[in-house]
Amino acid sequence: MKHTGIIRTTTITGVVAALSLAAIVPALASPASADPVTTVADLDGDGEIETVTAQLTGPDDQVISATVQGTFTSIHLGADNSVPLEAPRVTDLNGDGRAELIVTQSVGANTTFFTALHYDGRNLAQVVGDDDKPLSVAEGGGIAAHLGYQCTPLDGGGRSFETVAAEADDVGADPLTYSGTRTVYTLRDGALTTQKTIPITSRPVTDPVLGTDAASCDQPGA
Ligand SMILES: [Ca+2]
Ligand SMILES: [Ca+2]
Repeated sequence: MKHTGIIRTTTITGVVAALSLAAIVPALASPASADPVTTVADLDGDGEIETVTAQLTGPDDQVISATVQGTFTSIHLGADNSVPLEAPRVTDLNGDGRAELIVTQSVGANTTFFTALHYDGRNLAQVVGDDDKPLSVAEGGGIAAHLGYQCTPLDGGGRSFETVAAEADDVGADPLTYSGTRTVYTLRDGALTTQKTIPITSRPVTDPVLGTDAASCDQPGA
């Protein structure tokens, strides 16, 4: 995936964040002073909801925690303290009734990067891709890129998880067109498997192949 424009934006934001960090760090020296944020999710799919808590524990670190059937679990993930900490998005990326959590990792001027967590029956763990690396999915992109994800119901039940990563062919063009990739995954036991990679070639943003709708991944009833 090429996204030179995004990287540049992120870098500038990073510099700004670094400059403002000096002022913020003393407040973060006592992590207890950073208020936690919470949401609810059915992590194990038993019909009972669990409270999920996110708390900043350092300038670029957060801890996500929950208690499932009486057992506490937590995991540290990267965070971006240049913006207020957000509770994870509660999703069900494969439609099996067990929640996955979409967690914000970094926030740029136009683009937000997320990773995903699942509950493996004992612990919260990162959702990994075909390459066994933690999923990183982007949303936004401004005019220069079109980035996002959605879930699509599958025949016979369940959902596929789809990501879109495309760049503007010419940011000065009217109408704008984008080229890149739509990737269709299935998720099992916290691991994504690529089912299809659909090339996107010079399509207007209204083309369904560029469609993204994060809300389509929401966990029903959570
Ligand atoms: Ca539950
Ligand atoms: Ca699920």
